[in-house]
Order: sequence, then C-alpha cells, then structure tokens
Amino acid sequence: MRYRLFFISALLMLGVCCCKERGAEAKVIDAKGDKSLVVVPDFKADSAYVFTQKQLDFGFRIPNTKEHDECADFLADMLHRFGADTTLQRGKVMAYDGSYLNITNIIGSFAPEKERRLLLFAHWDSRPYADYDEDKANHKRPIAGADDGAASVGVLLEIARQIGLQPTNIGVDVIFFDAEDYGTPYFYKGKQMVEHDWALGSQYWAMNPHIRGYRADYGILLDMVSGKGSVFPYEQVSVHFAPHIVKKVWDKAESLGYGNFFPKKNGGTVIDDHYYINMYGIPCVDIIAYDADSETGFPPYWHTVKDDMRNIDKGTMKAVGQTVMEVIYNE
Ligand code: AHN
Ligand code: ZN
Repeated sequence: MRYRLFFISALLMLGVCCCKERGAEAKVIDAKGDKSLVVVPDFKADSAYVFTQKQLDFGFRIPNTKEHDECADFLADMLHRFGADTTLQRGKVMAYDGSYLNITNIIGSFAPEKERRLLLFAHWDSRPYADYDEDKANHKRPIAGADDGAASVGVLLEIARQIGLQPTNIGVDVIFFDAEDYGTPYFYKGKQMVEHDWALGSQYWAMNPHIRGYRADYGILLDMVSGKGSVFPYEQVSVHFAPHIVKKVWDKAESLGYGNFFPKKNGGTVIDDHYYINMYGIPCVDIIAYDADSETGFPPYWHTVKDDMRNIDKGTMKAVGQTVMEVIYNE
C-alpha cells in the first residue's frame, strides 16, 4: 500500500492524470482540507456474500435460541478479528406478547479515541414468522432472513474488514442490533403488551448506550440492501431527520454510477432502527429496499420463507457497499 501511494504521488507530481473509472483498482481523491490522498478500498461483494451465508448456516437468529447466541459470538469474533474494540451488550426486553427476550447488541469500534465518529448499523436477528408468505401454512414458520438481516450485516462486515486493513480518518462504530424483527405478527390475538414492538434492540441501546453520552456525527442504517433488482429511493424518516445525510449518500451513489440503485425520488416511510437512533439525537438515514409494485412496499419475498440466498445479488451488494465506503473514507 505504501508503495502504491508513493507511486500514485509520483504520477501526480509528474502531472500525469490518473482517472480510473468505477470498478478499477483504486481511486485517488483529494482529502478535504489537506494534501494527503485517500485511496478508497475496493468493496468485495464476494466476501460480503460469504459473510451472509455464514450467518444463515447457524440457522434462524431468533432471540432465546442457541442458534441466535452462537451467531452473536461469531459476529463479535469477526469484528474483533478485523481490529475493532468489540462489546457485547446484553439485555432483556419485553416483546409484543409480554414474553422476555434475551438480546445482544454487537458493537465494534474502530479508532475509539477519535472525536469525530460515524455509526454504521444493521439488524442481525431474523424474523420468527413468515407472516406475509403466500402460503398460510408458512405463517408461523421462521424466515431465513437472507436479505432481511444477514446481508446487511454481511455488507457491514466487509466494510469492517476493509477498515481493519486501511483505517479511515473518522472513527467508525459498527452496531448490529438485535430483535428488530420481533414485531407483532398479524395472527396474534392476545393483548398488545408493548407499544413500540419493532426494533427492540435499538430501543434498548438508545436507553442504555454502550458509552455514556455516546455521540456520532451521523449514522447509516442498512436494511435489505442486497436483493436482486432492489432499489433504494429516499426513505422518509431519513429525509425528515437527516436530509443532509440523504444528500451526501445519494449524491455519492450517483457520482459513482450507482444512480439506478439510488433513485433520487421518494420511497416509503419505515419505523426501523434508525427511527430510534434519530430520536436519541444522532441524525441517520436508512438505505432500505422499496418496491413500489408490492403491497407492503418491500420486496415480494419480505417476511416470507423465500427470503433466502437465491435473492441475494452481489451487484446490489457492491453498489451499496462501495457507496458507503466512499462516503466514510472521504470524511
Ligand atoms: C415496520 O414495518 C413497522 N417495520 C419494518 C422494518 C423492517 C422489518 N425491516 C425489516 N424487517
Ligand atoms: Zn423484517
């Protein structure tokens, strides 16, 4: 890397313009405010894909199960290996039906001493019910949660791996939130025991941040970012709380040639983990698939038994992963 930087500097000094296009080895970008160069690493979708498959191999990541807890250890271990200071935040939360869930938020901090920070997050649990499946017989069966959960974590693990290899200027915290997808299934007929029944892990964190008074400049949530044919128009909670971050991310995608994945038009309004982090006081955006043609606004396999690896597309992963990396390495 040192040699390559030297080589690129030499080329620049000679006045040679090195304008590589997207997908090429590395890009040369003037860092804001100083003369140093930022070479944004190449996001490897193959690696994100393997990280996604690995999670599914544990089984269903449903709180209070052995499979869930084993996967948590795996995710923490990966963040640790990539060089992050890793914290497992364990808690107990009440679910919609009054039952208690033992949850684990998994936190990895890069350059924890840095003042300026960015928060990247996704949910790592998988939904216990395929309550939108076309076959009613499947409604009480769990989903594999390939796109809805695992792939967003897979993309963030690949970004974490890259940060471990080449540090960013800004400090980065990665949080995998638990129990996002434990919201009330439509078939539940009992008394509703909690009002905010989705995103239980991020709500828990917002009430008990892993560091007292934790701050980040802004945050980016990934949720269902790897489906074949998925697109990510503006999510409206993000536009409300963090219009400047929406602009930053969507402009970056466009400039990289990923404008077709990130259309600059309005999508849905989603009460997702970012809602609670925005309420906590960190402006953040949700990159989330929006399907204008489906009744739910989500991809057709959403909360069905079809949310498996067959829908996962490395091209979509690359578009999202590279866009997020270009944003963070330019801070
Ligand atoms: C609501 O539909 C209220 N929240 C959905 C957020 C979600 C579920 N993302 C993935 N699964
Ligand atoms: Zn879900």
